[in-house]
Amino acid sequence: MDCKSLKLGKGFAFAVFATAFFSFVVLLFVQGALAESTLPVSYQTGFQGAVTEVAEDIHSFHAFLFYLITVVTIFVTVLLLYTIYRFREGANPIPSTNAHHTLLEVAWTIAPIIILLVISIPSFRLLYKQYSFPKPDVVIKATGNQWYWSYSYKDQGELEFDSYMVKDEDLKPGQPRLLTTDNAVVVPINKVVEVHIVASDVLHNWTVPAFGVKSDAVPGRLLRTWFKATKLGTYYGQCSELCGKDHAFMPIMVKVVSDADYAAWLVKAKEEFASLESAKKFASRQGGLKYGVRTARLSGVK
Ligand SMILES: [Cu+2]
Repeated sequence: MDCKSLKLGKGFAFAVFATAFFSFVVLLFVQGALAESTLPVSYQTGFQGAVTEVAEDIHSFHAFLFYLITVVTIFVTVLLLYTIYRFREGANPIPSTNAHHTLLEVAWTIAPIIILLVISIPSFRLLYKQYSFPKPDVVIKATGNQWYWSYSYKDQGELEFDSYMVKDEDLKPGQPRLLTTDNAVVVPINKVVEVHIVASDVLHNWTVPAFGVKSDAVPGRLLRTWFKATKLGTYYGQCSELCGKDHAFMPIMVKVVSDADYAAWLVKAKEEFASLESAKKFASRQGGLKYGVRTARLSGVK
């Protein structure tokens, strides 16, 4: 080994060592900052907690990519800084005239290919899981409207309702602002829920981060997504496709409840929304479906 390659070898070893050190420091810091709450918290850097298998897989895939990116970025940065310092004019007055290095060129072509192949395996596996639909236990249709969501439970006859954001002044203690809705979507725990997503006017997007679910709502086109929540609780999401002036004010609120609570809710909801439904039909005959519902509510029909 000649003197030059010895120096290069030293530089490479230094870069590897520095990469390992800085990666460790960065990842230690980031790991500590990852939040596990199912609500956004101040200064959060990680995701909201996952309550479905798909969401958990998304999180671990993200973490895996993050580790990989950190190592690659730090390695390239350190190597670059070392090269700038080591081969500056003062320290290296006569530059090398080498133009090619076959082994090095093969290495820096093969290494990224291997990295991409390693990424593709969990990536395709996750994509396949998200889009292979298990047999649903509950089917809900979510319709995006400017600016609220309408839900109908496809296997529960006429069960349909609208879901508006609760305004700041009407919030009860403990209800998060901009996320709470007057009527929540209620689903049973550990059951496959298939959501059919459409829009009545412009593009919207039905998103619940804790479920790892996000799908565009497109007028005239039905898209599907599914989730199986494994923890009881209330989960929130927001419309995630710019849809106009009140885009930020059409949240999604989903309550995951036990089977018994779900059955009880169905009975209650069918009664409650049946009167709303008839008011809506009446109002729509009078003109303006959207305004009809609001009118029905204001006049206390609900
Ligand atoms: Cu929207």
